[in-house]
Amino acid sequence: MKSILKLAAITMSMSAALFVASCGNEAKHEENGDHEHADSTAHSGAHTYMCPMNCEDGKTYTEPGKCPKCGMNLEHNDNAGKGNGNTYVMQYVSNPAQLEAGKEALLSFTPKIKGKENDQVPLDIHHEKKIHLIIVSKDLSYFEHIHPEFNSNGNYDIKVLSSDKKFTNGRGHNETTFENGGEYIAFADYNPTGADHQLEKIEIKVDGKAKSPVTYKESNLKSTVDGYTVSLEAEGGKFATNQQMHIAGIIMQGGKEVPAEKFENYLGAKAHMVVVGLDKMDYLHVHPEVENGRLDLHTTFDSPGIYRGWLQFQTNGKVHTAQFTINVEEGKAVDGEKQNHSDEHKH
Ligand SMILES: [Cu+2]
Repeated sequence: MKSILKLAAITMSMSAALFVASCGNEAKHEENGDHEHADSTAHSGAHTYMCPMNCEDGKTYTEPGKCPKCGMNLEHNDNAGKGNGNTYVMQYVSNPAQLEAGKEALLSFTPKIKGKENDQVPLDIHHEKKIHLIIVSKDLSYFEHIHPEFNSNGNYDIKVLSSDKKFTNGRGHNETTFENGGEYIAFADYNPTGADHQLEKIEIKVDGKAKSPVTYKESNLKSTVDGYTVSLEAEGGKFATNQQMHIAGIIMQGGKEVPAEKFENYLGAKAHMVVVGLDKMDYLHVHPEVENGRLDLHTTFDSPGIYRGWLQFQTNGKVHTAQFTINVEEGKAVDGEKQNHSDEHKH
């Protein structure tokens, strides 16, 4: 069992590593109110693994491996899938209550347990942050990826700057601005300690003049940003449902391909990608791996339609955001996939 733990620890991200670090320390579990580990099954060698992004809605595995949807390494988490009996909500409050385009405000996010609203909910760090907040406009023309900052009241805050103010440390931290009125969706991506990964979808309405909505109909797989040309290439040439997609992310500068190894780490990885479906406003976090100097993005689309994707990478301390439109068609499950599915049922 030790060797299993060791193997798991190597392949694990920060959040799960913290969990394992506290595995042998019952006192710590007591503090967290986590008594589940004291039961006999948890120590009999039966371990569970789960995608850190919870791509498969609580699905667990008995052995380490990779998530078939996003390709990330499964994390060791003996609470995974079973849940811990708690239902988490991310409470959202803005001050003022009604936001207005171009005006300053404060957005406060507080993780809560349903029925235990007075409890503080500690969050694990994943990809270097406790909460990743993605804000998109309903037409998916606007994208923001920021990180609310913990304050002494136990909330995680985002400062909304008035349009005449400058960002303190550039974009991507704990500040944003709403230049236009309209309807926005915020996805809060977080992981309470000892619980499954959570994703909360929050509606944000901003008063004021709205931009006329952009209509996306066709795929646009090439994006130019800050002197880089970024393109996506689907393995097999098509973006389709019912199969695990391998998408190459190719980044060119001055006509030459930039090897992915050249990028700086951004939030603990060479790149991050968020994909949101226009019809269902469903959120896919794609975790790119690097293969032969290129970004290799894995994901699975559940339904056909228009998706927008934002690929972020960092050079010279600056984060670049390339944006794409992906028209996903209905696909047939390929043989390899069928094989995988029947294998899964045997477990
Ligand atoms: Cu983030």
